Amino acid sequence: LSLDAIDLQDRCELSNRTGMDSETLKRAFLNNLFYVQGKFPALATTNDYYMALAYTVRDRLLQRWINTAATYTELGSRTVAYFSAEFLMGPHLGNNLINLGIYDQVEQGMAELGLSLDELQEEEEEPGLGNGGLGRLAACYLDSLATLDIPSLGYGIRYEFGIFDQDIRDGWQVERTDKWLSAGNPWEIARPEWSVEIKLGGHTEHYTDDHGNYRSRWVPDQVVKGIPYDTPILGYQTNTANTLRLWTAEAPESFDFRSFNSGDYLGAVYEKMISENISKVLYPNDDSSQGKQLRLTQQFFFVSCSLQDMIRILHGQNLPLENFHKKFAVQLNDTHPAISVVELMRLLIDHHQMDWEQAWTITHQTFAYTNHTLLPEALERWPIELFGSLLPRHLELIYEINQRFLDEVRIKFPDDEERMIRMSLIDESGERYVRMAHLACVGSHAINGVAALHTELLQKDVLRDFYEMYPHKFTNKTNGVTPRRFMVLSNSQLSKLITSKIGDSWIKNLKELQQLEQFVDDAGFQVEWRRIKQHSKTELATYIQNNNNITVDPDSLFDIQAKRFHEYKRQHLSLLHIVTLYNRIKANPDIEITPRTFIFGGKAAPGYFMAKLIIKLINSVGNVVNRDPDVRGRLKVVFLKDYNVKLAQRIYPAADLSEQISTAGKEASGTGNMKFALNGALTIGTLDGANVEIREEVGEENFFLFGLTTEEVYHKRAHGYRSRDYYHTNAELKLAIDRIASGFFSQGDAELFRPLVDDLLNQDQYFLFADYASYIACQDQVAAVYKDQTKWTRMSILNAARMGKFSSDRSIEDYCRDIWKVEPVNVELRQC
Ligand code: B1N
Repeated sequence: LSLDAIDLQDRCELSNRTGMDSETLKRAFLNNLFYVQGKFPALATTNDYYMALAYTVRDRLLQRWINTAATYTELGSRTVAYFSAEFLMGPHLGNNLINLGIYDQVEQGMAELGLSLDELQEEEEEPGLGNGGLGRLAACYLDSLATLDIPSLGYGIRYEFGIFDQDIRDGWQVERTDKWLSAGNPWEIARPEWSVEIKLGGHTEHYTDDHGNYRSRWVPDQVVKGIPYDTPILGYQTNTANTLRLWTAEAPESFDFRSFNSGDYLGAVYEKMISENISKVLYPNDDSSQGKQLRLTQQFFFVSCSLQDMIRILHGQNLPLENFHKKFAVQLNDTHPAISVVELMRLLIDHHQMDWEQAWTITHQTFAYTNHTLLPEALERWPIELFGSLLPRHLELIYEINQRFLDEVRIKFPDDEERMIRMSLIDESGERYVRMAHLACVGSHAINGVAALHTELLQKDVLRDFYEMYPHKFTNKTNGVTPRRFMVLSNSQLSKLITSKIGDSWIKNLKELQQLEQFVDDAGFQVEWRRIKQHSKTELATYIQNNNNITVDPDSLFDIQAKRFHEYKRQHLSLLHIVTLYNRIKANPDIEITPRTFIFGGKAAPGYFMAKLIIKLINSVGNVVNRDPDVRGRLKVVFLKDYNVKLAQRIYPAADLSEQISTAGKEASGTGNMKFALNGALTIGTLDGANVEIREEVGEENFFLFGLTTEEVYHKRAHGYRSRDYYHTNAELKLAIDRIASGFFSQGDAELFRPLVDDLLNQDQYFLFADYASYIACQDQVAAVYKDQTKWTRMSILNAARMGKFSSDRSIEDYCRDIWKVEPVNVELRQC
């Protein structure tokens, strides 16, 4: 096809699909409304307008996307493949406008047409293809990879239903399915021509090949088709637009045919339905593993699709398979994609007749593994039976990998049978399991934790044997967050104030925020800083009024805990603080108290009873406290339902105090902690996860620290922790617990919260009672400092100014340098 006849300039301007000025954007928008949505303004809905704008933006992305792909293909660039079962992207429109640098033009253009850009952004259904921190981290990393011009692909699953929508009824969480695709998705393009086939189930057969080699082959009893859907990921102020490639499962046509031909129409439709189940729904558990067959099927499905796709790309660039690890660096986002190690071995050996040694060299040079959790219940293991029935050939390969691995262990640690049992890829202590973390460690050349403390604990504890075996594989890569979405887009006023003082290069080089320190005592700057925080708080107050029908005072201290509900995160420790303040007021209604608004947001896994009970308790306490005349509005408790990326973007800018209060040694890193502090919130926190490093950066005088250290927690646990002793010796704690236990917050029903109270009194495995006194004392400090607004503002400015380390750009630079060995590739705009 020759397009040469058409001048390049003409092609680019064919239908105003590249121009970035306000006039062109408006014209293109109306053009899309007409030709894509098939509407004229009188009939157009808000969704039509949103779609027309989304397509207008997508056109601008496409030019960059195509040029990026062409550049990588020509240069055969080394590429990062980020394998993740979750990508919690959040809405695309605003982010793309920021990264294209046309946010203000478009806002103005829409205003001229009588439309509000805010309203159009609100219209977007966010792709909630993740649970929490792990999925959001993957999304921040894609933004940074593109911004840093690193050739990269995100590979995952296009769940038809993402994380459930959360409703609150009578104070309880109720789940509703997330139908995020129902209004169409303008950001993705299906690529059916790159579909691949996936085998499942069946058995293996052994045969001798033409060269007399003994070989295995997999005879599956089910085949499904994976169809890729691509979404462009544009970097900030660069032409690089990388790809997020998500797989949908379908029944292959050939498979239908068999049943159709035999007249079994319903059987064929049934098979089709079963196949499509694979990508139907995201498992809604954060930090825990369920061991369900469908989940393993999902993991294998997207991993096999992705590896086959990468082999296709390699061949498309005329590179030999032996170069796989030179072309690609694959990062495993936790063990969810760890089956990759075996699947790549299978593809190389069974499909491409490679010998074991070479296949193994390529495989372990390809993969690197990030661990995200120390919680024992989150470590994935699959019963051998289940594993073998779904992936019989992979089980054979795992036995072979294990045998060779244990031989190595035996050489390095002779006569240490206990160690072999501990390290084996197979857990044989009872029912037999495949240990996915062990597989990931053996099959990767690099292993990392997500904060300094977390990596240290991995080395000392959870992965200690692997650290002793392969010390060179271990590094720390502290998490980071993207300042484009979590500052420039979500806190435009603060971003503009910062830019007016130090220029805008902090957006790509977050360390430059440090220059704000020179204004920390500048009264005018302080006033502006405070005014903007106040503005964000007022906006959140309006949202609360509209959604919860609760009036909150924007002058009160906004004390916020927004994250998934889990006992180790200790939302109920904050509740004990609320009840304590309430008790103080009830004992003395005239007590002097710093007015506070406690705001909670977060989802509980649908099967996690205790987490759901804590949500109920927050709403129950709120119902009493918010209405008690003795309180005189000085305390308010708000539960914001359906916490997601969109809501998070409203919350971070409005926070005064960020609650990061997990039991020391439990939160691998946390990333919300970074987003809050970047937006000028002060942190009250334990020495856990990345809190340790945040405190190091902002200075201990600007951080509210409380609680046991990890070592103290270990020590207490080892020496028989008795929470009841704290209850009996701390009068305020006893009063708070008794108040909850009495049914005071549950209309006299003393049974409702008994499971929670009993657990705290008898178990308290997360040490709430041990940390209670320290937490309350620290909160009293917080209240005192808040009264001195000049001091608070100073601390707030210093927190934001010193958050440079926690940009995901820094994290990605660390991965590129230490693990991936990949360099930036500059993309120029050449074609349309
Ligand atoms: O990963 C985040 C960390 O900042 C958090 O501290 C950590 O809790 C989180 C199974 C997980 N770890 N493990 C998960 C998610 C889904 C699932 O099915 C486990 N999430 C984390 C980013 O490093």
